[in-house]
Amino acid sequence: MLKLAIQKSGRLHDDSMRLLKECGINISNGANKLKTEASNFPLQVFFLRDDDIPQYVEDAVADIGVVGENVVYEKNKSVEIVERLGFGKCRLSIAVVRGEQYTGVQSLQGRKIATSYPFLTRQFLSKNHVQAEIHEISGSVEIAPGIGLADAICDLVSSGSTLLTNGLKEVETILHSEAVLIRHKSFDDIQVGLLNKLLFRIHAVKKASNNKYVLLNAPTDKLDEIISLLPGMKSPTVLPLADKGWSSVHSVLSEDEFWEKIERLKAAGAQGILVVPIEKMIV
Ligand code: PRT
Ligand code: ZN
Repeated sequence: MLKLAIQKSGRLHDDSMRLLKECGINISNGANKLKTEASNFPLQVFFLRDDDIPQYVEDAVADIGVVGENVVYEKNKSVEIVERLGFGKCRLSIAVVRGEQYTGVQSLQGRKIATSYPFLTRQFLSKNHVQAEIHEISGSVEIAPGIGLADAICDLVSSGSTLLTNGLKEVETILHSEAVLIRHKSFDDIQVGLLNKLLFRIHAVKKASNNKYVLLNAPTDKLDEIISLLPGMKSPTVLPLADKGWSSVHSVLSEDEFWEKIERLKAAGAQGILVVPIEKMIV
């Protein structure tokens, strides 16, 4: 049995639950529960505050956990990151009052910085030989300069709208973060086997979400050109259509190259292009 810790409620909860579901693991919704067990995988799930997850994993109370990298590095516990999960993306940044002149990190010398990330802020400042006063607060960091509590803040940013509405501007990025899967360092062989089984499923889900299945009709005399644009998992599937001059071509395209490839396929004579999401992809 593997014990997994995920956030009880908050920004990472829904995506963590969705990931388990996409991995084919059934667990009942734990909104009001502390723990639950999967019905079809040897997995117990603990619902915790995100800040507590690294400690629980270090102590092997939970074997693995889903938490933001920002929390992993701030807590600095003895845990290993095993997989980046692609959700909960944000950055930890320093922001100052918008009208203020900022010419570089030395502008923070002697200033007061409010943050919920004292460890990472201190680390960044000392790396840059800046001495500043760190004021630790647990929430609503963005209001600190407005109420005269600090000159600057160090906080998580995603869209940037919180900074904007509080009259602040982002001046330094300390860390880019996303949700990650962490583990403790004393796994036995059974736990390694179970984690590998879970990772195999996570990889299939991640790969699928980065790719699309594409079906199109190609004039047979343009087949070579069209096939050269389509990598496929090995090579594209080509099936003859009832109309002798046409073939149906099936392939897989990655999200990154998707739009550019579709334009080139159309220009090469492809018609009736269908794009279908892939649920799982095992290569
Ligand atoms: O109750 P618990 O302690 O578990 O939750 P929490 O309140 O500490 O954390 P929560 O749910 O707010 O965030 C959980 C994790 O989500 C964080 O540790 C990050 O890894 C990730 N994440 C991603 C974010 C954001 N994006 C984010 N934008 N966490 C917080 N924010 C906040 C930020 O602090 C600021 O107040 O959103 C505001 C900025 O957002 P923008 O879009 O206006 O820039
Ligand atoms: Zn928290």
